[in-house]
Amino acid sequence: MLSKTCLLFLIVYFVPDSYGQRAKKFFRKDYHYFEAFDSFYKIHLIPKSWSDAKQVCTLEGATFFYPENTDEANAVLSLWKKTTPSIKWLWLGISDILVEGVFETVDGKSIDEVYTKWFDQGIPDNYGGNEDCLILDIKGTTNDYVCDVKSYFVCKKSRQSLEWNHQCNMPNLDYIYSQESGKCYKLHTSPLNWTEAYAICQVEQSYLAVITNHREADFLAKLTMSTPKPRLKGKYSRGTYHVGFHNKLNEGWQTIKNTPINEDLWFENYQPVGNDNGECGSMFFDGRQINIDCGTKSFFICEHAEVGLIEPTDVRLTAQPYVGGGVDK
Ligand SMILES: [Ca+2]
Ligand SMILES: [Ca+2]
Repeated sequence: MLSKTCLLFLIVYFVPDSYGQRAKKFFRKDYHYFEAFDSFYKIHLIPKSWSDAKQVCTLEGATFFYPENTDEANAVLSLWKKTTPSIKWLWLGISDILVEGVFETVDGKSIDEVYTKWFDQGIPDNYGGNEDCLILDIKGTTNDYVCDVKSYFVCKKSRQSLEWNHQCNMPNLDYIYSQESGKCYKLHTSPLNWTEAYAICQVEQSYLAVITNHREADFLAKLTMSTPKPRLKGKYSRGTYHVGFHNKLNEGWQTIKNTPINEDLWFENYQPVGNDNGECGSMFFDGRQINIDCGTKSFFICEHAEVGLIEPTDVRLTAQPYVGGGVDK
């Protein structure tokens, strides 16, 4: 006979993944949900150029925000005034970068279909012949401005577009769960230097992988073998993968979690001493760790540890009626 718990368990695991998560109305803990627009928003507080801002939103699985209408503009303005009133203006996901004078949203809508409130007559004015990106100031008015200037910005995710990686408890579907470690990993195949790789993992709510033991090293070795690797031109280190340890502070090798590294995992038991060919951590394709110059570009591995959805607690959460709130932990 099926017990009640068992039945609930079956129901929970036969609803489509994304549907279950959409009902919870949770995307990421750093995003704020607005019921009226059925979407999640995040005000980014590290200033970026317009192009970099666009990339960050994409990496977070979201869209570079622009207001669809006055109501949405007002909602974001009120969140902005409440949380970060010292910010005077921010980028919107609208530009005329492709064709001068033809402003479009990052997802291809004409500016006529969305919110604008030009701050003065004659705006947009393409001042100096070099203003292609739109800003919103805290009074709600819009203007064209120089795209290379760094400023704040907002990313938006509609609930309808939300998908969920249940094993890894995160929206990124390309993370792979490891039974060996109980954590999730993604091998990135766009070569970056160690610091850039570190930042990308952070954007994905992860960190450069910390290899704690041989089992985990073996899993990562399997991951490097099973991941398709594009043939790329340009200078980067092939066959190495940035991971989460370093000697950048010259205090000895340590993980990015400030814990000692596993000394058994050095390639051929070789432990570099002093400034010997680099102060950053990588691993070979076989999972053994090596040091590398921090400026060297290579593939890299991010790790996400906040997993563990296959627990009775999740059944309980899903089985209860939703009572609002927007976050589930
Ligand atoms: Ca322009
Ligand atoms: Ca202007």
